[in-house]
Amino acid sequence: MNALVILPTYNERENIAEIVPAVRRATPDADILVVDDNSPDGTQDVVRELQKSDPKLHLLGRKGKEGLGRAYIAGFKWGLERGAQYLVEMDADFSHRPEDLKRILEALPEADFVMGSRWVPGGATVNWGLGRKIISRGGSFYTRQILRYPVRDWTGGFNGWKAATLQKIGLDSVRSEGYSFQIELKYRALRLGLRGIEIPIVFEDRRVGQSKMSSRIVFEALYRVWGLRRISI
Ligand SMILES: Nc1nc2c(ncn2[C@@H]2O[C@H](COP(=O)(O)OP(=O)(O)OP(=O)(O)O)[C@@H](O)[C@H]2O)c(=O)[nH]1
Ligand SMILES: [Mg+2]
Repeated sequence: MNALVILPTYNERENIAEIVPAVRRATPDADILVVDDNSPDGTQDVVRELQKSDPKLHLLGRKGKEGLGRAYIAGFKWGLERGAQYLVEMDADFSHRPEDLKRILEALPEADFVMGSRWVPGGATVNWGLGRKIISRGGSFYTRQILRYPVRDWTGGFNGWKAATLQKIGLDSVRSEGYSFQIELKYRALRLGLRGIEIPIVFEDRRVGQSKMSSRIVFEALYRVWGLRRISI
């Protein structure tokens, strides 16, 4: 297994039917893993149907909803056990564009990890109101002041990782569940002296389905960033 694209899902029945073929078109050779937390809407049934015509599509079904961070840890472990060299995180709701996925994979050999970034030149958000922009940019600004690495988009979740990078981080040490999960992974890698590069991506708001974003996730990120400064590597 060379490249693995990990799509976490919770109630993404409509999106998953479209995003898997779109990812497949963008990366014909990659393995794709859907990590689903027992979605009541039957997301897994759709994946099983798609698997009939795609031997490199995999499904990791989990018992219940445990948050995005836990789903990614499970997906990373699944991929590392099977020898994946490049592992990419990607939302299943079309916020992350399949054409940018290709660029993340192309950039990965030159770095230890690649961050898809809305806030570098060429990056953008589509359909975002002012409030959402302020929360996202403000969150990255706040994080930059505290953690002191010059990352522009700390909370972004469209990132590629070399297997060795995830192994060095040690996935069992990661604690966060929500947005802070993205911050924590990037920070742990940077603290280890690893090299991350930001490449521009265009982020679009989800078209269909329900958002799982909550103020709890935002507040978790705000307080966890402080705790991160004290982690020992
Ligand atoms: N397996 C799993 N996937 C999740 C969980 N929470 C969210 N996801 C998935 O993670 C991706 C990102 O979640 P979103 O709900 O889109 O969160 P967001 O992008 O911050 O917010 P919106 O785009 O506004 O909905 C989507 O593919 C979700 O289905 C979870 O607890 N478990
Ligand atoms: Mg989303």
